[in-house]
Amino acid sequence: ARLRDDVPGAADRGELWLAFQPIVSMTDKRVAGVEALLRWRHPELGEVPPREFVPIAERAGVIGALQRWVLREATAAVLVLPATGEAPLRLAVNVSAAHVADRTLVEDVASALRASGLAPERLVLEITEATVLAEGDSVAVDIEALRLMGVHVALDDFATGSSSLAHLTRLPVDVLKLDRSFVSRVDRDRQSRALCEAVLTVGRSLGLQVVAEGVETPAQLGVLRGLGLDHAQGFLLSRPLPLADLVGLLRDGG
Ligand code: G
Ligand code: G
Ligand code: MN
Ligand code: NA
Repeated sequence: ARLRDDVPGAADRGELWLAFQPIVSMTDKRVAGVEALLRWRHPELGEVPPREFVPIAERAGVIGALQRWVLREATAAVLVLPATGEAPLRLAVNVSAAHVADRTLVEDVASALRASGLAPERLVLEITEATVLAEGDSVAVDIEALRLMGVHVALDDFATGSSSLAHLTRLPVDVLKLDRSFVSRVDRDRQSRALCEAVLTVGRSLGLQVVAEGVETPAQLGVLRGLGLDHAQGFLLSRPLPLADLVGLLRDGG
């Protein structure tokens, strides 16, 4: 019960931090954006993974406060990053289902953008298919409102849900994040390759950007590039980095 007791005050005690993982463009090999990944350095337990504490924060009813911290920190951080090309770096932030359910997401995003001065077009909110399934109409309404503000929306863990393609006809998203479970086998089994190919084809025909997640080997990247992938993310390109290390990487040529 320690995490449950400690998670509400973690932000105020300065125990949260953000790692940023580069998203690389296949056309010019430059870093086109970063995904912010929440980290909790617990004073006694050390680094606690978000997979463990995000669900606890959701159940404790404090996920809104956590996500507001993430939005505020991440939007401010991306403004200090050196440019890597013509287009300004994009910032991807993960959305929690409970934050959608409590109906404060749109307001919290708007206020983070106001406070930081980040252009809405530079922000991409990553919403999982699981959230879409669980929250249904609220998600559609929120996505509509966010897109009216100019914010982009990505469907995270894409192709793992039960009705992936049907969602696309109802949800006006901008980006598909091809789940790492398929990426990890794309060079080794025919089913994974076919699925990746199908997602890239759908993305292309709907005018959506496709980002492959969890690219770990040159062989995986090679197959995906052959299938027309535009953006990739994964340990092969870069691990999630503390802000200072990311600045260093971008200075050295991004
Ligand atoms: O790198 P990693 O182990 O951090 O991420 C594990 C999971 O935690 C991923 O599913 C990711 O989407 C989620 N996650 C990372 N950062 C955040 C965040 O800021 N908010 C929410 N709700 N989930 C996050
Ligand atoms: O669900 P989401 O896509 O937001 O999760 C991102 C998670 O994936 C983070 O935990 C991040 O650390 C992790 N991750 C990023 N790149 C790789 C990779 O190449 N391999 C593996 N195994 N995990 C990765
Ligand atoms: Mn994500
Ligand atoms: Na994912």
